[in-house]
Amino acid sequence: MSDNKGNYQADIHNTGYEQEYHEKLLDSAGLINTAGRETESLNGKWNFGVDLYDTCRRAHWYKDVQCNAAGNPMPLDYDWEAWDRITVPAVWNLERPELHYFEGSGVYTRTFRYVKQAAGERLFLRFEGASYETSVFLNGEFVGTHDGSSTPFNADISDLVKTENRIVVVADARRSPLRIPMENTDWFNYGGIYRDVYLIRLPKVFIKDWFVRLVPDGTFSKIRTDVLIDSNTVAGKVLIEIPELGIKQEAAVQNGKASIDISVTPNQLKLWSPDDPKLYDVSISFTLNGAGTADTVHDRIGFREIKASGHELFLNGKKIILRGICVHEDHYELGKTTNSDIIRATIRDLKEMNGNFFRLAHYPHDSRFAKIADEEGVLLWEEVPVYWAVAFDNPGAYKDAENQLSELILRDHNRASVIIWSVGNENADTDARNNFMSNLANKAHALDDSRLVSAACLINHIKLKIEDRLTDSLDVIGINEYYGWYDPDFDKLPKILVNSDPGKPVIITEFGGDARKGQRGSVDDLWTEDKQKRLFEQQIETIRKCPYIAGTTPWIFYDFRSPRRLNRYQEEFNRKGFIDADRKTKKSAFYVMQEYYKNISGK
Ligand code: GCB
Repeated sequence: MSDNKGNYQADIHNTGYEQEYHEKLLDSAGLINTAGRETESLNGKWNFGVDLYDTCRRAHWYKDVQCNAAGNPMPLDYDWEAWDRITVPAVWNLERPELHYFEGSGVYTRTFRYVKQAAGERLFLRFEGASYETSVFLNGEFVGTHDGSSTPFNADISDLVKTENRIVVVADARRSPLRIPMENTDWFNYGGIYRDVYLIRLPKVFIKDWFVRLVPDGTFSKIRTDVLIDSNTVAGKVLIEIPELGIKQEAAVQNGKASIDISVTPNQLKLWSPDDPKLYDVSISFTLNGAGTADTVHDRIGFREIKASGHELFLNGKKIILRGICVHEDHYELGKTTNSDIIRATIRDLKEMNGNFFRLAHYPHDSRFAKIADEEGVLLWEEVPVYWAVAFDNPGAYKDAENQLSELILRDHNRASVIIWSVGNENADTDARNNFMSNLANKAHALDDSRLVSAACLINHIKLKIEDRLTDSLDVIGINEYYGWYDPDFDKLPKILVNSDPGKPVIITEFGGDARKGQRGSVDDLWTEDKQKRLFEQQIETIRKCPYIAGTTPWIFYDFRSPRRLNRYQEEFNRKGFIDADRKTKKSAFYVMQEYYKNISGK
């Protein structure tokens, strides 16, 4: 602040202007479960301005003050309705050529009408994903800010909403060493409101979350349900119904919470599995003491058990080998925006490869992925972008990571397809990192007792063995290795596998090499399909002999954009895909993996 208050002008002199936008966070504490809820879409065309200097937040444009105190019109630097219109949801980088490399603030605005339908109705605004830091304003008021590109957030706007409304959103896609992920990644930093935006009307007191799963005690006979009401003072009861199982059971709500175990006989319950992805209709109704039903939610839920024991993984008590593949969300035309057709096509491609498992790298993918995987019978690894050299000694970075992890778990904890939460990828084995990431692993275990926790860990390249202190906090060890590619000395891999005694199941979470589609040559020529094919043949030959490998997810399904890949074969794409970025043209290595998975699937 200036010494002379008379000549101080906040919008140009206040370098700490961002502070006020971090005082109200839209985070996991306020996240509501929206599965099965009726929604009103705000997708469509929004007015959009490139706000390179973040002036909307510096100069409070969103307050939309048209006149000064004396009633004289002010010269405004923005013009909502005259601005160009842009699609929501979409990444701005692929909407207009001049925005391809834009990484700053974009201001989105639109109007919407709202007419209350029921007395006491509450209105929530929900974003499924916007990059990276998103500040939301309604009718001139600051609603809150969300950190993180790939997890959902919502805001209760009941007290701000009118009949005619203007919403302003600043989506700031700047990279920073203090964020999750940090500024250096091997994928493209897309910006914008790139997933669905919608409104939800909820009753005055409503069911905020429900977590319904099979208790993993090996008996397949107990369904546990935790219900959270959006008020920690209410008492009443919930009724849980699973009609197909003849289940109709009540539980008391105290301090806004209810918890109940329901017994089922193993004959009664058909377990969910990739071979038979059985889902049940589940409904939960909440009744306030002395009143009628306040709220009812519906979901489709599968029941399964995933366990690690020794070096093996067991699904529903039977040993399972994860025949997987890593996949980025990146799409040639849509970037990180996706839709159900793309997700279903991705799953069809996996099945064609005889796979049963996806590692969704390296950040939470669209929520429809797990929903469709539940229906289609595909197992999933879901990950938060604690990637490479995060600021592990920074408490703000930890808070951000833990919040993104919590948002992911809250979003998907009823999805049977998700069997593993991953707390990060290839992070150097320092004390600060081990502390940070083991705290994340503990958090995942505390939030969810029905899944395994993992991370892509490290190999000691001198001792040639799997060695990473983080593995103590994990149920499953992920290992990325690029023998035959970044380290051309392939012979190290068999040595590492023999030297290691991990004591836990290991998934080789990455291996591979680049090939440009159609590029031909000898098996020793880099960037050719022939070299890539040979590399996978060698890898498979070695991996198949190792007793403790419980699964593989080679890198990667489709070529994807990466600004750090600038040679003539890459042209800003990581070309390690089994399939080109067109998501159609298969490279020779696809068929090598397909054959391997066919052999180990018993098909
Ligand atoms: C890795 C990273 C992944 C990269 C990949 C590569 O180890 O985990 O994000 O894209 O290697 O292609 O270098």
